[in-house]
Amino acid sequence: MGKVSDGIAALDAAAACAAVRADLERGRDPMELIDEARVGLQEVGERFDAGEYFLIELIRASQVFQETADLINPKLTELYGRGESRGKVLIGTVAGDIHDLGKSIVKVLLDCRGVEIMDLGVDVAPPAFVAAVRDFGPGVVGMSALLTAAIPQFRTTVEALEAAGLRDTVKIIVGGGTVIDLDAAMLKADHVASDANAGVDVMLAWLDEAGGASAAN
Ligand code: B12
Repeated sequence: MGKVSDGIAALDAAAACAAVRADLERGRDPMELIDEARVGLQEVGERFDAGEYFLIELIRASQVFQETADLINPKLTELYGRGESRGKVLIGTVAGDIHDLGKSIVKVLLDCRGVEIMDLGVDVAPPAFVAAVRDFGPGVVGMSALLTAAIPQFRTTVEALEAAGLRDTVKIIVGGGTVIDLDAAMLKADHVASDANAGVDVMLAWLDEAGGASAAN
């Protein structure tokens, strides 16, 4: 753990933000800082599991994380710049799950690479994904979940797209802390990513392959 993750694990926003500012001034890669902040949240999760932290601490930790992300995100945009439109991505956290910090990182990374994003938010039921695919016409659908209990919703959502005749119009990627060992085929998805950067690379490759904005509508 470093100073940023220590600050987050200790729920100390001032310490975490001071460490982020100092690291950014030293020229540290903002993506590395996001990864370190995530380690801090993992530690918070472990303390929650151990009964040392309770829900109130989880909530506070997510606020501290967001404060650090607010400092890091502009640097990501500065570094990667915003290019020509490369296509559209629809993203949301599946039904039953309200975790969205990881999804927000994916959004920032896509946004600064010129992707048009529609974010459906959290606890998104399959019909809402279906309606948005129909209306927005994305090339890629990204679904996020952190709760083990929400994992079946990946497949249920894909099946709703199949039933609506829309499955073949999109590539589907799933992500989030719980998906590391999951098999894409089992979820009827095209790819499983446990890391935002790797997932974004896959999405960009799909969009570029499809010819960017035109092919993705
Ligand atoms: C912060 C947090 C919360 C916050 C969430 C705030 C928010 N706005 O998101 C709050 C307090 C609301 C919360 C609530 C709950 N939480 Co919670 N939470 C966490 C915690 C500490 C951190 C999660 C996090 O944001 N990590 C940081 C982000 C950056 O990581 P990430 O989401 O994995 O995302 C990365 C990648 O996965 C990827 N990614 C994510 N999504 C996507 C999508 C795509 C398309 C791609 C390509 C990539 C991608 O990109 C990110 C960067 O690389 C975790 C602990 C942990 N170890 O993760 C527990 C944890 C996830 N929570 C847990 C639980 C149990 C709950 C509650 C049920 C608690 C309760 N008793 O009420 C509720 C759930 C309510 C619900 N219905 O969803 C458990 C889940 C256990 C399980 N396996 O099911 C965990 C693991 C804690 C624990 N160890 O027990 N939680």
